[in-house]
Amino acid sequence: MSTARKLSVKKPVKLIFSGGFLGSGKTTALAELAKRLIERGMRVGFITNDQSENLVDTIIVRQMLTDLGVPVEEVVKGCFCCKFDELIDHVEKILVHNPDVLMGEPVGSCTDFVAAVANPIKIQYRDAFRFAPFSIMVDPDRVRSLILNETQTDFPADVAYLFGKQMEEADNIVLNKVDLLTEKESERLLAAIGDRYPGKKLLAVSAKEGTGMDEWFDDLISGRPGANTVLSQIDYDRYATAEAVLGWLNAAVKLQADQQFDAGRFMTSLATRLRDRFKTDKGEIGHLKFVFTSAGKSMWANLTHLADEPAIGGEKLDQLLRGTLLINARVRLEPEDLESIVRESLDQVSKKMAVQSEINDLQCFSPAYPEPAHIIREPVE
Ligand SMILES: Nc1nc2c(ncn2[C@@H]2O[C@H](COP(=O)(O)OP(=O)(O)OP(=O)(O)O)[C@@H](O)[C@H]2O)c(=O)[nH]1
Ligand SMILES: [Mg+2]
Repeated sequence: MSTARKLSVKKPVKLIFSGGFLGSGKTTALAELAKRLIERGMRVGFITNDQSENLVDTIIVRQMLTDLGVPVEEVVKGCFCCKFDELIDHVEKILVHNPDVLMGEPVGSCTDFVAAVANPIKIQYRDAFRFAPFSIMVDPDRVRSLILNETQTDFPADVAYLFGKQMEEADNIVLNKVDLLTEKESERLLAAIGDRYPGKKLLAVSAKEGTGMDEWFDDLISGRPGANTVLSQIDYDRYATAEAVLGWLNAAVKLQADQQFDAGRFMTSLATRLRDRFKTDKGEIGHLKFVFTSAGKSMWANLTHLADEPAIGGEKLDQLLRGTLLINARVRLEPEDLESIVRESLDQVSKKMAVQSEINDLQCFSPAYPEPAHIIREPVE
């Protein structure tokens, strides 16, 4: 391993990283945890991550946390594992703000984080950082479809393999969205997870409503050392296949109109149309997310399952003449098909709402074979 550069910290910075499959609630939860840290008087920095530019999460996190003094950096065009040096560059930028805690959200299709990111950091920057327990968030519906095979999914077995590997390397497995479950169902799912992945701390939370977040928060700040479970074995071909079945689209679109329009209606209409097209093509959704920005304000929409309705969040933007829409779609489709569906649907919704849309930037691809810069599979204290 190459010689590490010197990072300047007054005292070790706590690293709170939370992974988990696409749409499991990482951004929602980490932003919520960041607010709690700030309430306790801690200084926080945040790093987002994506396979491409124009990341929705960065805008959302900035809207939620910038006013609270949180510097937000992003690592784009590859996961933290494959962009290790860039990750450290951005960590360095945040260290200038003298944080007590640095939070990071790896891409939802990423695994082998401990071997590829945590262990190299522990070895190269031993005095600068302390990992909190590494948490993996899971969505109840994905547990039912990918682990328990109780519900139908068009994701292939390799996606279930990736989903399992994410849990295998966790210190904490966090079943999120329990507001959608009965207590009995949440207990049943946690028990099923516990059977398959013994020795983990299991938590049930609703990042949205706050349930269970205190227990998780207390564990993260307890001083219990984390990111200690390195995967002893992982088949990179299967991992790569799981990522490659996803079409990954990031686009920035300029919108303007002669008559005022409602960004929420625009996004709902677009998300619904896309969902219906994906359904026809068996295009299982990992996560479809939009953020609409106008005059420094942002409103967003998310959809994580074909059976759901889009959820709207952020500030109300209902009397607009112009704005920018970021589209992030992770869907089980060939990239060409995903791109043409997005272009067509955008066109149709724009016409219907008498809004002119112009795509300024669009990338659509399948994630490349993961090639981490470092892999250290031996346990590191
Ligand atoms: N009902 C419910 N919805 C939630 C909860 N937490 C997150 N969500 C919703 O789940 C969707 C995805 O949330 P995100 O926080 O963006 O998920 P993510 O894991 O960061 O997604 P990616 O970064 O794309 O992998 C959004 O619509 C959230 O509002 C929860 O506790 N309950
Ligand atoms: Mg996110």
